[in-house]
Amino acid sequence: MQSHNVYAIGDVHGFAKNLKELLKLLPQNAELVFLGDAINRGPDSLECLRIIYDLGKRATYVLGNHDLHFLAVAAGVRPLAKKDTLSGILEAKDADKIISWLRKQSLAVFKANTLFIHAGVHPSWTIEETLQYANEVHSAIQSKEWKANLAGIFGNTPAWSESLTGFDRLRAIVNVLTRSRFLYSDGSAEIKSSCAPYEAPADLIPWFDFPGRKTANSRIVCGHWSTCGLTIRHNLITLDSGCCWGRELTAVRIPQLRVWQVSGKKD
Ligand SMILES: [Mn+2]
Repeated sequence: MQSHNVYAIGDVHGFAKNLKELLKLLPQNAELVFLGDAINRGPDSLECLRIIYDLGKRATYVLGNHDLHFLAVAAGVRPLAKKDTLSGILEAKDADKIISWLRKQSLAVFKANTLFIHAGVHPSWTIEETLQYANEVHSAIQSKEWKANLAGIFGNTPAWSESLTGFDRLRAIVNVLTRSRFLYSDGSAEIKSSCAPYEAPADLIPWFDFPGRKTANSRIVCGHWSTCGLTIRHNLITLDSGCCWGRELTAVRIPQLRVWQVSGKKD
């Protein structure tokens, strides 16, 4: 039986030239999954989103923290930060079309027997729960109240608990799916460190190494953690290889593993 391959692409962060170079290397009918944060930091956020939008049904996009920040800025509920390079999208003629397309994207996707997320999953979540929780946020962003909902999903607390409701719940889900890196041994998130796993203090555990993680037997592909870089393990691929820091932009074929890279940044 022929395997159904999909091609996952890590955090592009506004580097359209590098994205175009990478896409040229892949089969022209390839089914693509972007792991979020295609925008911000780099010079061509608008072009990156247009390229992905124009791929139509060939491309699936999973929302990252920079995407949610951008949507909140577009909704007028969050200010642009000094380092943001997002104003080009906001000023574009097709801004409304791009914003409404971005609002339709999910925070977790399951295909090719693989879970795709931007950052991480909570150790207590199953695949089904992860998809269900992601869908709760998706519905809030799709709703008529999307602007007010986006205003409520930013902040470092509370930690995830199944009993949470309202914005506390959405915020906890967003933080797990789009910002996860390290956990303490009690399972609570450490939110300050963005160093590589091997550089971290001994009391910090990468989310994917947390003992008893319920998704440990499922294949997960994520981005977000640029200092972690390209990691390929049984059932885990981390794909943000630091394009925006002058390292690489990476695509991985799944499940028949193969890796493509182009060098990052340049302008
Ligand atoms: Mn990110």
